[in-house]
Amino acid sequence: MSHHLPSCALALCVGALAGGASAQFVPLFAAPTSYLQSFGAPATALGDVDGDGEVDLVEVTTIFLGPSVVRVTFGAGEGTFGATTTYELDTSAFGLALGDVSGDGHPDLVLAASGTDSVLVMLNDGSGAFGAASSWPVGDYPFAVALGDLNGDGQADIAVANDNSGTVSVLLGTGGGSFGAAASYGVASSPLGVVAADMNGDGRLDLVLRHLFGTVSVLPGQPGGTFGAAAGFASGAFPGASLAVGDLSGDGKPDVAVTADDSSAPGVVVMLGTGGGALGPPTKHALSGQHAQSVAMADFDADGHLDLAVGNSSFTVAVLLGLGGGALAPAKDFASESHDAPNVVIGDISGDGRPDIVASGGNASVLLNQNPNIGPWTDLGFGLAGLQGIPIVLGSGTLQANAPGAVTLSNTEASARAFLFVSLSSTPTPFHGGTLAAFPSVREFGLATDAGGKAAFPFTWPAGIPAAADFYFQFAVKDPAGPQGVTLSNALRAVTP
Ligand SMILES: [Ca+2]
Ligand SMILES: [Ca+2]
Ligand SMILES: [Ca+2]
Ligand SMILES: [Ca+2]
Repeated sequence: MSHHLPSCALALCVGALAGGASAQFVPLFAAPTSYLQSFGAPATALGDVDGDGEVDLVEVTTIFLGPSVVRVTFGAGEGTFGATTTYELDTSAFGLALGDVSGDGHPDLVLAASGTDSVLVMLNDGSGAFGAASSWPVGDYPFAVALGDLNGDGQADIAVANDNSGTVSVLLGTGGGSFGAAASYGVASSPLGVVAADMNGDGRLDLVLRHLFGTVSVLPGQPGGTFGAAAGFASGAFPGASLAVGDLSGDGKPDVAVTADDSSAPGVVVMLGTGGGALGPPTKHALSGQHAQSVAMADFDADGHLDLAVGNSSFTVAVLLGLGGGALAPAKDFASESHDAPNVVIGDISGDGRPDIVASGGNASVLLNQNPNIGPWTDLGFGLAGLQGIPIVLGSGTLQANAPGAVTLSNTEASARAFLFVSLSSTPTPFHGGTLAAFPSVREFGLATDAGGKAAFPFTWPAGIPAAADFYFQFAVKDPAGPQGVTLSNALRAVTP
């Protein structure tokens, strides 16, 4: 088995790369699929509200300062959304959280109702339908809400950031979706975002608040669901409402990211946790576009480092990959059709284990994660674009004996003939104007793509294959835009564990 490239093939490969007509590797996110909203959504959440195994999208939309509408859009499988149900509120609400506050296992809806200075709770009947709102008074102009078991009694509790009163209200759950009277804690002015997280590592949830200008507050959780005095940490002189909390640096201490919604110099700011609930100095990462509006965290590329996604009002979502130690790679912009104050939320919409992004505002755009480098699978590039761009092959499964897995093809013409080449070694060779890396092939499988330009090749991985064995997969697909009527997917390498 040789891994040496013949010199002529190498020359052709270099020529093909120098031509640079098309991307060789799979982009981290696919082109967006969008669902029209009537108006921008100030807050969104993802969760399986009807219990069918598909992630659903819940949004609250508000026309100027009029009554808000809650919109539930149900997941319809394979990363798509279908039917919508709406609920008209009799007040405006800007903050929304999904969580099981009644203890029946179904996620309920909690809203920060700025129009009535209250928290609204709408219980899920289990079918994904939400009942009439119950209301609890909080501070002046509640703007954001977070859920968590703040006193450790097993019941979900509520924290609300009150913009006008500069306070955070805490409502402890008493069971069945009821809450005690709000306790109020003073913070800096204009708190617009709130997250519950254990910042000081004592096992109790603490509260982290984002203020409109220049400050992040941390309130340490104390026994009984009470909170100590807020400590303020400077985040920089720019406005913004959004924050995300997670261990970006990998040292076990949660870090904070906030948006810098500065139209002349938009960015995202990271403040690393330094221990005891304290945050270090802000580091601003520049973004293109306008109005960095919201930030969320997940490990998009499955390298063990948390990454950031930032929604802005320039039809993009910026993704900054974590490099370890809290460092971030420069932002990469992915197209979105959401523009009107987009919120980004993260969930596995397609159910493939890869975290996807929904950017909501004007349109709800779904950006499906198609990270090809996951588990035993590695993208080798070598894609050759056709009418839809490069056909994309992704692998799933662990390659453990008798475990299920699949290689899936997408981003091709509908009803196209496709050939899957499988090889035990790779000797890249010229093929129809591109490069076949899964060569010499040991098996070829003929498939046809469906109406959506997709095909799947599921398998049960055989027993008896030794560890550290190499496998290569690549599709050739009939496509009139290919140099010789054929396009090539990226090539995937898989190594058995
Ligand atoms: Ca669902
Ligand atoms: Ca509780
Ligand atoms: Ca704590
Ligand atoms: Ca990562």
